[in-house]
Amino acid sequence: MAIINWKGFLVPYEQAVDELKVKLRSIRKEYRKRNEYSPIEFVTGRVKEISSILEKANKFGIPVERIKFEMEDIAGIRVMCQFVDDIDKVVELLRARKDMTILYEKDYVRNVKESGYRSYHMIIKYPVNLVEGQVEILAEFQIRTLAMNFWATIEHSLNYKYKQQIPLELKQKLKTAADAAFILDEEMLEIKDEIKDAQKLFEVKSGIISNIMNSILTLISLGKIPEASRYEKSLNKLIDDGDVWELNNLLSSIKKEIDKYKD
Ligand code: 0O2
Ligand code: 0O2
Repeated sequence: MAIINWKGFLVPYEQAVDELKVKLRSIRKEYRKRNEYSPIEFVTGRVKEISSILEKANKFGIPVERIKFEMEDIAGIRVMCQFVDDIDKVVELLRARKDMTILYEKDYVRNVKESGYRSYHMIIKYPVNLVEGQVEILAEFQIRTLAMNFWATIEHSLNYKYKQQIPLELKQKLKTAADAAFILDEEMLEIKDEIKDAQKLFEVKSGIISNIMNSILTLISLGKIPEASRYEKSLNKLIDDGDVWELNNLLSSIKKEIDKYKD
């Protein structure tokens, strides 16, 4: 049987996970910079533990020297979305990329697994540039909503605890919980526009508030302490119930005040 230098073997996988996390988080950043809603809420990633690689190889009868060709999830990236229809958007974004090749996809969102597991999986081939040249590795994307992630995380830890032998009663409870997560996703989708509006409003307001706070700091640095504290009081009054119009008015008057003291 071949002996593997695990440290060296895992290097390209570690690099791939690091790169893919940065790339997917950048998609979110790009949307945010354009002040648009991002279908990506957050991204995590991991390289499979050596013990889990060996366990899985054993389960599927994969010889050690075939692991890199046959085990698809040594590098795993998880993309969390707020709403079910964001999953399709993320899938489209990934399909359009030129820096990876999609080998195949598994839609466990529409084809729920027996366990109740839902997620969209994409298996990709990804080139990694190392000192000694380029190597291609396999990686797995799991794209899911926050509710799907919550369920899968709990179920995964129970499977770990019970060594894949979850008692029947607990299994049934998990199925009920999976149904509840499904309903939650459906209901959230129905009020998606309302939620997005609220989040947008929150972002707009916090943007103006942080501008006002920076302007108050500018007044303080100009030595205009009484003016700064007057504006601070006005801000405190608006912080809970003030609307965007009132906050913008406060911002323009504080800016005018600052202009008075500029040379
Ligand atoms: P921010 O500003 O929090 O969004 P690393 O690669 O070292 O940055 P690592 O080791 O992959 O991060 O950590 P992990 O635990 O996988 O988390 C990665 C990112 O996902 C972190 O964001 C976490 O804040 C975020 N995250 C993890 N769980 C949740 C969650 O339940 N909800 C939300 N909204 N975010 C979560 P960043 O990249 O540090 O930046
Ligand atoms: P880990 O610890 O997350 O890495 P399988 O035949 O189900 O053993 P296969 O054929 O490799 O797995 O592909 P599949 O079904 O797409 O599963 C790949 C990964 O999806 C799993 O990796 C899990 O991360 C996740 N997954 C699949 N089914 C379930 C499930 O019922 N519950 C949970 N919580 N996760 C699931 P690993 O290697 O099993 O585990």
